[in-house]
Amino acid sequence: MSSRFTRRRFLQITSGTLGAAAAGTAVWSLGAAGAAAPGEVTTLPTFCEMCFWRCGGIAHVRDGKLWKFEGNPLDPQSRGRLCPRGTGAVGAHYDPDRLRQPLMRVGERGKEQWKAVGWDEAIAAVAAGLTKIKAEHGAESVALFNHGFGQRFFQHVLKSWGVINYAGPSYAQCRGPRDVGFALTFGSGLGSPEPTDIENTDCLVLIGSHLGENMHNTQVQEFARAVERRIPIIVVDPRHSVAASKAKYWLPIRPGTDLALLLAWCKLLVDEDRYDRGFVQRHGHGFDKFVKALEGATPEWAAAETGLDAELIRTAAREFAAHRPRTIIHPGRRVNWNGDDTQRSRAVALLSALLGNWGRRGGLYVSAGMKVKPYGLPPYPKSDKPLADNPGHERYPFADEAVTTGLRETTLTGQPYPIKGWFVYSTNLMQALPNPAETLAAIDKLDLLVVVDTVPSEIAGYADIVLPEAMFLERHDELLTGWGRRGWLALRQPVVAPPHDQKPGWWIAKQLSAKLGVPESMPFDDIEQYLKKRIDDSGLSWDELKRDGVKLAAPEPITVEDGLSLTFDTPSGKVEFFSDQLAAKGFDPVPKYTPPDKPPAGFFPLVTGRAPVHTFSRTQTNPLLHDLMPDNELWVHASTAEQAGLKNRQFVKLKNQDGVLSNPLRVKVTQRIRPDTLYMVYGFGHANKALKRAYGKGASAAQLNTKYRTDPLMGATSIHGNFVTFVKEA
Ligand SMILES: Nc1nc2c(c(=O)[nH]1)N[C@H]1C(S)=C(S)[C@@H](COP(=O)(O)OP(=O)(O)OC[C@H]3O[C@@H](n4cnc5c(=O)[nH]c(N)nc54)[C@H](O)[C@@H]3O)O[C@H]1N2
Ligand SMILES: Nc1nc2c(c(=O)[nH]1)N[C@H]1C(S)=C(S)[C@@H](COP(=O)(O)OP(=O)(O)OC[C@H]3O[C@@H](n4cnc5c(=O)[nH]c(N)nc54)[C@H](O)[C@@H]3O)O[C@H]1N2
Ligand code: SF4
Ligand SMILES: [Mo]
Repeated sequence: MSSRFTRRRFLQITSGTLGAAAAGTAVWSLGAAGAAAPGEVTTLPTFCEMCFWRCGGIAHVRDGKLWKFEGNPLDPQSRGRLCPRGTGAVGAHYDPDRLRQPLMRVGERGKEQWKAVGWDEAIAAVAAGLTKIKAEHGAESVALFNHGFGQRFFQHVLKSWGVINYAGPSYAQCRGPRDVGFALTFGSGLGSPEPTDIENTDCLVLIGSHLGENMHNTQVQEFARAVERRIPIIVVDPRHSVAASKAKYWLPIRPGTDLALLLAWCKLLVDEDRYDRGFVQRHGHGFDKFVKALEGATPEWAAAETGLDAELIRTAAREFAAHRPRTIIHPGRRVNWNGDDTQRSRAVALLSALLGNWGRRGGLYVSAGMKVKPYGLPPYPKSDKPLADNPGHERYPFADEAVTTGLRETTLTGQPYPIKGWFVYSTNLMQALPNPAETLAAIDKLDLLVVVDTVPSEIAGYADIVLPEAMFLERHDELLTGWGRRGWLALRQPVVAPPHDQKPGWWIAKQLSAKLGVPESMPFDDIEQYLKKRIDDSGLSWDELKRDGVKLAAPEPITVEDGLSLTFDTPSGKVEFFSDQLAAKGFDPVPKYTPPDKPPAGFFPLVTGRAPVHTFSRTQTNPLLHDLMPDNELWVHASTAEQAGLKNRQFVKLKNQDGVLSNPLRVKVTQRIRPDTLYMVYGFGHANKALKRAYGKGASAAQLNTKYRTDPLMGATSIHGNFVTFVKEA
């Protein structure tokens, strides 16, 4: 971004960037004393873990203390700029509420009575607990819940010891349905970062992808430039999001009806001959049967379902079709909305196929990767037991990863075999999974719950043993080999020391490997030996990587325009407009629309999203980011507020259809949402008192999510199916 104009746009879209940077100087007095000469500033590159976009940054240390974290211009994800949360990483280092030393439960589980212990004692207790479960039930009866980049060494050590059941919320609670829907159609999922060529597109359709609030950095930068280029942007969202405020057309859809719109769009492209005939003829499978299945999906039919104007449905489709193949129907990221999400995502894939934008510049490119030599570690032992969440692929026939909520169910039922231990790394299961009451019931069945976290999260509150990890600016991690327009390699390296007795994940995993009797899984004294050997063996320069933080792979063709030839890894070898494999398993071979449930009288559907300055439930305690947004608000349309007698900034509680009551939260009366829909940002309403700043502020969307549906294809759990009503505070 070179011009001042572009810069201003970016800051407008990411309201909060300036605030975060400015606040950055205010807190560092909280930190531990350093030893460097006064005024001395040193810098070191590393990559961000404030979310999973993995932007390369440069940390600045002044007088031995962490001072600021900025983008690394060499890095393809950040391109020299971080989002507000990345800048706010400084606050995570200085957070006074951090876990400081290993803790062992002394009282009843969940009562949060602890004794602080040394690392030796804590790791010995973890190993003893795991070993006991292995002796009684087998290592398969220990489940690993993990998320984020630091999970690698824990996964490795526990798999070496015999664990086969491990899952992260990034699948069944996030982008799993999208990747399965695309794989069923094109033969491969999209992965992360999603290969949307927003940089070169001539038209962008966002269906609930609220870029600008969803702050995935590179996409937001490209989106800001798209706004500046004045390309047509079409936003489908019940809420007038930041992205909608930049759009040519806003389609304020009734929640849960997007599949009707998508099918009508597909049919319109076919009926008006606006689709890419050449692409369909060369690459399509089952096109005629697909067209037949679209019968009846007229704009008028979709209008009645979605609450949109039929003419607007037509106009929007004609607009985006006119730009094909340089048109993107954004495939979304967190797509687990209603429980039919794989089929809705498949409809997005089918619409993209009609536009012929797969592997095309300005459409969806095919990501290039980076290869680095493995270290050469012993293979994992084999198990003759089935995977606990999805035995024989019968529960979720099209799941290609493990399902967190499937493991939770197994823990509750003991089928197909008992799960007796949970090892939880960097995922706050009480907020990330739907219906925390079920998570608690599953925890009741456990002999051992180990949590590795940086702060006293809700899930840590229920642990038997809590292990405090050093935050990402204080540690090495596995090498990052990323996918994108170019493959890239990035190094995470410690910039400052942990302030207390926190330890890096690799170190914890290594101690555990010794106590679990699998020391050969971590056959090095220090992580740098491991990382350097992989770099040396790959013919790369360790010194350069430490200096630059990143290294780009040689360019490869990623679009037809630069020489890519298209192949599709589906059973037919073609793009599957009609899916025989879905039909064979008894599912709709072409997606079919089912209307969402109607709310009871006086209730409203509750939908959620992101705020630019927070990540899930992990940043509310961060002093910098907390200051920018201490709690969440409830968006209520002005007419709805008037009917319900609600005033702007008044506190209300929400009660869902099952009687679950939320914390109080402030009402935001606005025109920027459909009158029949309520909205709040997810991640607030913390219940662990040890999160002093965040405790009790705002409401938890996860807690209200008791009426979730499970996607029958791959196990994703829906988030937007709950109905809530207002309970006014006395
Ligand atoms: N209701 C509802 N549920 C959702 C979502 C939603 O929008 N609404 N979103 C879903 C999505 S898209 C996703 S991807 C998942 C996210 O799910 P999670 O990744 O589980 O999200 P967080 O709530 O941020 O929990 C992360 C935990 O890791 C800890 N942590 C942070 N950094 C580190 C670290 O470096 N080391 C260690 N050891 N711990 C660390 C944090 O303190 C926190 O306790 O949630 C899903 N669940
Ligand atoms: N700042 C910030 N950015 C993040 C994250 C974060 O925690 N904080 N998390 C990252 C991660 S892991 C993910 S998965 C992504 C998630 O980000 P996205 O995939 O972009 O967003 P969602 O949270 O799925 O959807 C939120 C939007 O969908 C709208 N919506 C709700 N219901 C419907 C509906 O029925 N139809 C339509 N068309 N729209 C609807 C909401 O009003 C809201 O604007 O964000 C990423 N970026
Ligand atoms: S998008 Fe923001 S929080 Fe996520 S990795 Fe990049 S800078 Fe960090
Ligand atoms: Mo996600």
